[in-house]
Amino acid sequence: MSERKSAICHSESPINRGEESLNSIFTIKRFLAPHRNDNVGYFTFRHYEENKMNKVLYLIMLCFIISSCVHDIPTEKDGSFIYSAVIIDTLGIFPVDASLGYAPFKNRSVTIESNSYFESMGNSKKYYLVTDNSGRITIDNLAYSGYLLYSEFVDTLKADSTGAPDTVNVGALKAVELTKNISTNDTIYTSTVLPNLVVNEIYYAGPINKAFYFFDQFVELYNASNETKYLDGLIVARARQSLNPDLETNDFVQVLNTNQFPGTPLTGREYPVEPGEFVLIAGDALDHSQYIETALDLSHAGWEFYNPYCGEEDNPANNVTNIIESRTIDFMLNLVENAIVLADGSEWEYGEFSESGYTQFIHIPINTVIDAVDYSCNSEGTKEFTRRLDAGYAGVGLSKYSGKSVERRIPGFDTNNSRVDFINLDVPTPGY
Ligand SMILES: [Ca+2]
Ligand SMILES: [Ca+2]
Ligand SMILES: [Ca+2]
Ligand SMILES: [Ca+2]
Repeated sequence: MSERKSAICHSESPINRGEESLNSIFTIKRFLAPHRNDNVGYFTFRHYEENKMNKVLYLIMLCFIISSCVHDIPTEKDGSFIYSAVIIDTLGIFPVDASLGYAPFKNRSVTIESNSYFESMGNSKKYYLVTDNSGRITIDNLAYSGYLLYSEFVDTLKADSTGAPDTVNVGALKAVELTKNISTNDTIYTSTVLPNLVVNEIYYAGPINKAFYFFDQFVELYNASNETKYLDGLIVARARQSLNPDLETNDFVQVLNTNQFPGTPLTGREYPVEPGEFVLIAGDALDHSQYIETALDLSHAGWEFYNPYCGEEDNPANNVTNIIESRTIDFMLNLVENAIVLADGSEWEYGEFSESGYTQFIHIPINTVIDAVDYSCNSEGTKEFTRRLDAGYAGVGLSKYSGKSVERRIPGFDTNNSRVDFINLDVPTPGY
């Protein structure tokens, strides 16, 4: 942050100037206060005339000083970086331009999002650009920051073998750190956002309330592929990797709560999810607004997390059931920082015990993971998943008991970077 400090130092120092003005005002206030002759206790005529003249002069000075107290808008910025990039299509959406020698990703909107400047709580500073005919974007006067650059684009790519159009999400992504070079010239290649069954929304923060009520939590899945998927035997788990923080080398995810859909993993066909269909899993599938007015009505949820070992109520919704007998609390999410993993359920094993020796963790092999989403209110928070599963966080800036949730910006939009893929929602959308 040294650049930032020096930028402030080089600019006018309104703080010092303000102090000087304040001292001057105190001096004038002292002068304008009743000016007594200490010996006689009253003003002489001469004193009065002098005072009158001086008061006029000092009033003029006061006006000048007060006007100089109004801070000028700073003109010096916190850096003035130039960023330019050419986005090249590698997916056959755009034709190769013979004169350029590549297929420009042209006339597409591109967002550049700062990871340290915010428009408001939870809303990063964003710049919206459009690529030109050569696929180029250029922006100048950017402040010192890390940025995420992305383009979201949904298109009919090409006909598949059945002749049906194959719709894909296309992303152009790049994380840029503007801290050293004044001018950066990048090349970015488009990539497909693989359509799959994904964790689409997580509502963990709890409703606005003063009773610490957060039991209306839910996890929403979405089938972004163009084929029927099956819930049979899938595991939904809450990760807790920090005890085994060697994320990039572990081939498993360490989890705390482990709940499983009924049916046989991989081969079961009892619980289909059609393309474009949502699956709502409530913490408890009931109308929570009967307890807290601002809480959600989840009585319509198709599924609920259910733990037979904690004596909780079994509502009519189907159960995604806790499979670890020693785990005697219900599936609840941390209100500010946690991680959800969806796995095919074909493999898991008992892992290490917690520091207290009370809880035994479960290991889920990464090669069985279908989707994983890390969330944290703090962009510097503890990372729970390897970059192979999720390179970022959802929910930066989202407060507990805010009634807000995190959802993919387009249903199913998944680039394995939740910082890019998710947005904070003011109002949760359970099941849609
Ligand atoms: Ca429950
Ligand atoms: Ca139930
Ligand atoms: Ca993913
Ligand atoms: Ca939703």
